[in-house]
Amino acid sequence: MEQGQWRKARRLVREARRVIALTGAGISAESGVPTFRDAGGLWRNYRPEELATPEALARDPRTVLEWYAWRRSALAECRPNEGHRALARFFLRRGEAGLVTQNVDGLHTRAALEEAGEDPPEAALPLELHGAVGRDRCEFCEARWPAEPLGDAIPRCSACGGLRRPDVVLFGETLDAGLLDRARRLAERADLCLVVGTSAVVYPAAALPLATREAGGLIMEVNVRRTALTDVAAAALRGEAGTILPALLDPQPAVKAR
Ligand code: BJW
Ligand code: ZN
Repeated sequence: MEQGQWRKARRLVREARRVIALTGAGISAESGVPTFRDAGGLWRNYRPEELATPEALARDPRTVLEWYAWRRSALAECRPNEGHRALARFFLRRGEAGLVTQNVDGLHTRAALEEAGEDPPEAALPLELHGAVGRDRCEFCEARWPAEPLGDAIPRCSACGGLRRPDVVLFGETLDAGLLDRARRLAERADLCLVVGTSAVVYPAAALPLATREAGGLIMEVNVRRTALTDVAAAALRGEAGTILPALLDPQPAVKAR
């Protein structure tokens, strides 16, 4: 890793008054959660882009619901990693909200609970832009439920008969307007946007770092590979989030001046 990038990255974090972090599937990779667009992102010959759509859900609800059931069971084995924890500690210390995630795995929330105790302050909790896979919602009404195992029958809403589906944002569906507004405001007010483990190709989330930049702030990237944002990033740290984030964000032991 280039020394210059690290020195610059540490300085940017130290000097930033307001920080927003935007995370994607890569931050959970070390917890054992598969990413979407890296090798191994296929399930029974389907690509996530084919299953995470309202059309697929309407055409073949069982296949899509089985995919989510499989992901839920895989997630039950996963724990937050050092990357989630370092971000939770960082925003706890700052006392100011700034964590925005595209992930639906709930691992940021679990890390906040583990770092802060049972009742973490709002500042340490993520804005989950694409929803939460641990919840179901009705396709028509406001009803929501904790996720339950899939049985033989397609699950229906007891109030209106609508399909009971995962409470996540599929391709072509709109994000919660209030949440997106809050995330945009955080991005525009931040002087540093830390982009972690996302290919940054899915909109509108991918526009958040650009909003920081347009408002005069800087982008910093943490990823194992180059992405669409690398060229506009003020600093890019190459490597695994679980190693880089604690080294970048945790207070460093003071070096004795001589
Ligand atoms: C590591 C690592 C380690 C690995 N350490 N790093 C403007 C332009 C063009 C298109 C659009 C646009 N605006 C909207 C669109 C359409 C569409 C879109 O963006 N399409 C693009 C693909 C072109 N957007 C939408 O449809 C959105 N809705 C919307 O805009 O509504 C208005 C509208 C309606 C109708 C038409 C048009 C507009 C909704 C998007 C919802 C995305 N949903 C999903 C599924 C969620 C539920 C679920 O999980 O099942 O969200 S798709 C999937 O992608 C998931 C993710 O949150 C999202 C982002 O993926 P992410 O996190 O970046 O993962 P990967 O796999 O791509 O990347 C992993 C990265 O980690 C890689 O870079 C690795 O290198 C790295 N990595 N290990 C650090 N250890
Ligand atoms: Zn309903």
